[in-house]
Amino acid sequence: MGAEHARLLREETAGAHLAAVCDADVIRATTAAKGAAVFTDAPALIASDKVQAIVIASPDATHAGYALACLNAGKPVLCEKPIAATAAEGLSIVQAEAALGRRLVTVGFMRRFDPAYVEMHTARATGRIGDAVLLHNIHRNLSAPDWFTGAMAVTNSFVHEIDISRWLLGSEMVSAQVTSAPGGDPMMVTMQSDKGEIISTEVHMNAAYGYHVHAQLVGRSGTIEMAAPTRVLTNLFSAQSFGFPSNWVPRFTEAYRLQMQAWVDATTAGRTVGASAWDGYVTTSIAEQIVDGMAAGRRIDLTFPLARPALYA
Ligand code: ISE
Repeated sequence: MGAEHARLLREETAGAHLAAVCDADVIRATTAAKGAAVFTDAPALIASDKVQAIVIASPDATHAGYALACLNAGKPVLCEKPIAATAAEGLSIVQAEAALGRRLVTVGFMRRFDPAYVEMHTARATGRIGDAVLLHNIHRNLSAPDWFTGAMAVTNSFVHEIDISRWLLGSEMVSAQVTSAPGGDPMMVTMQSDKGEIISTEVHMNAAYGYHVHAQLVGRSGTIEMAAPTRVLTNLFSAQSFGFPSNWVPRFTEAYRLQMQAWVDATTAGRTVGASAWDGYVTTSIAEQIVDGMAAGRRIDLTFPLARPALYA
């Protein structure tokens, strides 16, 4: 993911210049840097005066520490999801930013920039399909890597649906219930929002046929859903077909590109865009509460110890 963000900054983002790349593996860093400065120590890159803004695309457990280092250095940061491995760490980022009194953190929930999700968001916000009542999500990965744990299906994958459902509906989630197939995969998560909307999500880590994300929003007077994820259909051997990508990068290429451009534009203008540290904290907190309550198989009432600070109004 880091290599793709570096490529976007280098080749596809106006107003940006790739100044430096960091990876513990110096060969990997050098390959992605293509002439930019190379670091093997992230805090050194964050502190470097060559660097004005940072993109974090490191293992999930390191996100919060690096995001806090960016806040300490007073530098804008686009941090891959999830913002933190625990709700407590997410909260510490919110508190650090609130103490600073200005927003520097954007969480890389790139689906907010995907043209299909944006159209669905507009349809809901303008009342085109009437009041929203249901959102059906499908999140299928080709196969989970061996280091993927059961909890990561929620904290690393389903966290996207937590964010996109809050954003699409403009609602907060108040409860969740999980039902898992034998072996834990796939699982069905049902959430309910503060406006009573029902959100169903199939989270399927080993769907076998390809990477497939789908959403259908049901309103009181109509529905809107994603078309097949393709630009072309092939007619061959008596059949019409299209292919599925093997992972999220081809599926969300445009979303990643638009997110990077919007972040660079906003950062240059001293504004913020996309999901905030607050959104990052809330999504990680919901994911954590779901993981904690999953085994019980009961409805989980979601709670947050802190009200939304004024900085995120
Ligand atoms: C991965 O980390 C991503 O962020 C992808 O967008 C998501 O679909 C996948 O399930 C995650 O593992």
